[in-house]
Amino acid sequence: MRKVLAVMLALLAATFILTGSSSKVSAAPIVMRLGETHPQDYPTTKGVYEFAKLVKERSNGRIIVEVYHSKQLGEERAVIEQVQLGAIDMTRVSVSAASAYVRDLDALQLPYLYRNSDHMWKVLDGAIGAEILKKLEPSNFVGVGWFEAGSRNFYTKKQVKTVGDLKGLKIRVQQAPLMVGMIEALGAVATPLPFGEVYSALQTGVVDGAENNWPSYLSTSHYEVAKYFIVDEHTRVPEITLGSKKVFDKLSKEDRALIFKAHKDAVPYQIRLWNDFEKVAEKAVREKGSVITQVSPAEKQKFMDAMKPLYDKQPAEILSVANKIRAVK
Ligand code: GTR
Repeated sequence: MRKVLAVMLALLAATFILTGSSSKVSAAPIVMRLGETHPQDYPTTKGVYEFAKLVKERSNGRIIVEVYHSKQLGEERAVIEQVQLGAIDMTRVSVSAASAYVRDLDALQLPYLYRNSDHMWKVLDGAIGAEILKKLEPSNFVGVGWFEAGSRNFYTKKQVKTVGDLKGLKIRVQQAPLMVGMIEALGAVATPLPFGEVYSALQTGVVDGAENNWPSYLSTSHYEVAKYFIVDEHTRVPEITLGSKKVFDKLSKEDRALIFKAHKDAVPYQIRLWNDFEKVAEKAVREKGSVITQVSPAEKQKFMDAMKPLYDKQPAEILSVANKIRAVK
């Protein structure tokens, strides 16, 4: 009896060791690092966490997206380059930041392009969005998906009430040729800087102003050093999650599809948080003493007219996509 028991125990142990060790090998998760510039509680970062959660759940823990928020992996430009090389797996950035690497993205961020957020989402979710995501591949990126980022407005140290008031002002822009062109079209002086350097540039007078959406104006505390905010809504620039083509090429077709779908399914949640936080941010900066100028429709038209030279400079392919975007109903 004792012998039988001993043999049974030995068999059990052997089975445990064998299956245990083999399942350990196959269960080693695929860990993907994702760089995010915003703090942990920012609506876009929360969207990224939702995406990571869906990937983990749907892959039964086989794929883990590790989120590095608050620029832990570096400023957007540096992280994008690392993604291109395959040293970082993914990053969530502004389309503007990515456009320095893939100029086709310019078609999505021209000033006064979309009628509203719904129009932009129809474009991003439709054929135009899909086509532009594919254009990232020759530059070694994979387009994982889009997120909402509202519209962008100027804010300055001295009050700006009209488009003419911007003339000669030094304005920080993202490191993107199209954004430099936009500032020049307005007769201002473009100063491209990384996001994390804008607060001190405003504080020390290296720049007279910058531009961003309500949530970023609040979360960066730029309102402390540039209290005049003009709601001119010059651009509506989507956020994009870029993947490294080198990394994604190693994944199975199914895993790639799982990741893209998880990102898409995180979007409604991110948009909801975004819309709520836009209101919270506007209220907060008003309470903190920012002076808000709402442009009249006539003044807005002047901003639009001022952008004409920028449109005139665009390559025919970009203008053709822009025309298709405008035609989306
Ligand atoms: C924010 C955007 C960031 C970053 C920043 C900037 O709206 O979410 O990814 O691009 O603007 O102005 O640099």
